[in-house]
Amino acid sequence: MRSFYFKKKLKILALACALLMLISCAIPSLAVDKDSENGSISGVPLSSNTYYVPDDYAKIQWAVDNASAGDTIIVRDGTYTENVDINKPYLTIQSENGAEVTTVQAANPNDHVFEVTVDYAVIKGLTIFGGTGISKAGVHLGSDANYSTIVDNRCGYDDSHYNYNGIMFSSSHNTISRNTASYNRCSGISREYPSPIWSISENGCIT
Ligand SMILES: [Ca+2]
Repeated sequence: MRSFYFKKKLKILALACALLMLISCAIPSLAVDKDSENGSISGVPLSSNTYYVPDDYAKIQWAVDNASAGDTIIVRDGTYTENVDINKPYLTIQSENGAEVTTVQAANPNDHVFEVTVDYAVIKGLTIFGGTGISKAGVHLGSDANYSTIVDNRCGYDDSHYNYNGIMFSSSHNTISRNTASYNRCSGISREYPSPIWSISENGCIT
């Protein structure tokens, strides 16, 4: 008798599992399916337009606002006074001729100069300073900004051109290479929270 009930219970359990599997297959996943190898998000190919600042847009932020995931924004020589929010994934922002001749200076010292809140951002070849407010940074990668590439930047370089923190991140799988971050008030390159997987190499920091 006992064995009969046990078998019956097992049968019900198996049926419930099968039903659960069926339901979970029928409900489409709400998560964004990122597939960087195939260059697509949820099967939609990434955009590949290139915009120039200031030719196409006078400000980097305006270029970001008008770009789509996958686009590249090239910043020509000059000094740009703004705080940039990168809120679209897969955007590349890079100088045309390197950090020596391309500067982004905070318009508001109490905001990060670059604030990344999405995955797969690339920031390359810029001098970045002026994020001097408490806990602000030249480049800030929030907890949702994984897989970012931050290379060849100069985040603070003398006593007049610095941030509170040079580069600060709380996300993982980032590549942070060949940057210099000097004269910043609190730290050069730092983690806000434990971020187990990352690559930091060949940076120069004097804090
Ligand atoms: Ca901001």
